[in-house]
Amino acid sequence: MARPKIALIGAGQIGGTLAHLAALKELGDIVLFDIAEGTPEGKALDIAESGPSEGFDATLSGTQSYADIAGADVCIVTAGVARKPGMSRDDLLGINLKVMKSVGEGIAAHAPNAFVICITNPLDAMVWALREFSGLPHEKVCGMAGVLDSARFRHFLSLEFGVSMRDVTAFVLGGHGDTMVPLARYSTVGGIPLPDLVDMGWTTQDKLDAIIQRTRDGGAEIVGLLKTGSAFYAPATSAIEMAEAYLKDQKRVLPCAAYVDGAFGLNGFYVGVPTVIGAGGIEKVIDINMNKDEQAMFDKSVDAVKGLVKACKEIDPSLA
Ligand code: A3D
Repeated sequence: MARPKIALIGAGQIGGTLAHLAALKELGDIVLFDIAEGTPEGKALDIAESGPSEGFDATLSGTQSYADIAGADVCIVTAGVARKPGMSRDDLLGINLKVMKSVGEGIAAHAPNAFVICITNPLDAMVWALREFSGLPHEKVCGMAGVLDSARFRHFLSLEFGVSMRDVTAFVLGGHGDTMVPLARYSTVGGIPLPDLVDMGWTTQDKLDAIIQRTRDGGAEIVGLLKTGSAFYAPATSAIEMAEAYLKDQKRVLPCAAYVDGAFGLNGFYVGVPTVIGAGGIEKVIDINMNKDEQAMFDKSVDAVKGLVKACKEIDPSLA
């Protein structure tokens, strides 16, 4: 049986890390696509040359032609730009929206059966636009944010409790931005929900609130430290977790930006929710119960995403 084919659209910081991880995990053969001539070719060759030491079997190539992603089983999209000084949010939205149009059309023409994971920001609006431009089935197009935000939450919680990150589970829902919703009630240490751990005196509500805020600011904290770009190791790891769940039909329960039609009181909208990822793509959206406060936070987050989608429609009337 031929190896799966993984197309990485965008060969920047995250794209290169995705290629390295996919090769190390032998998830399939890897094609890096980027408009920057030489960048995808150079990264592909560099990673391929680590193969003899690592002992992985995967071919890697770089390209500027969408024809080379033909038949890809998975496409992970990081193409686009990040915000720079002097740029408004609308500038960023407009530029990346154009990128999503070319990427969506390229995937539709050459890899229409792929499972597509979008990482480009602003995430929830870009994954919606990418789905619109590609015309692929909704369950085959999703966005990576929840796995990363939950991983950050889990990391900070493990530091607070002094326990292994493996024994900490966490849920972060809503849009990927300031309004994201870390759900304490559904987050546990060894199966014990966080509010119970406060009652048990293992931590305090103040400390928990500070961890929740640090999770919300997780991306900005890394940008502030790096100064020249945003996080790329953990974002790449998170997307690889989702790709692996699809390729190996693992039925993983993972939060991601998925198309929600009916659940959570939403009618056909992309936002961060718990899902089951398997060979069918997003096989299920898990419609959890939220209390009044959680619902209010979720609604606020959905409103923020709606504002971005509205801006996309104003910039490109073909999306309206
Ligand atoms: P960067 O290293 O700049 O890579 C982006 C790449 O996209 C560059 O190599 C560009 O040449 C390429 N590119 C630009 N336009 C096109 C195009 N039309 N077609 C193909 N390639 C193109 O950025 P990065 O890898 O650090 O980040 C990529 C994206 O992910 C940005 O939008 C970030 O804001 C976003 N991001 C999202 C998260 C989430 O959790 C959702 C986390 C971190 C970064």
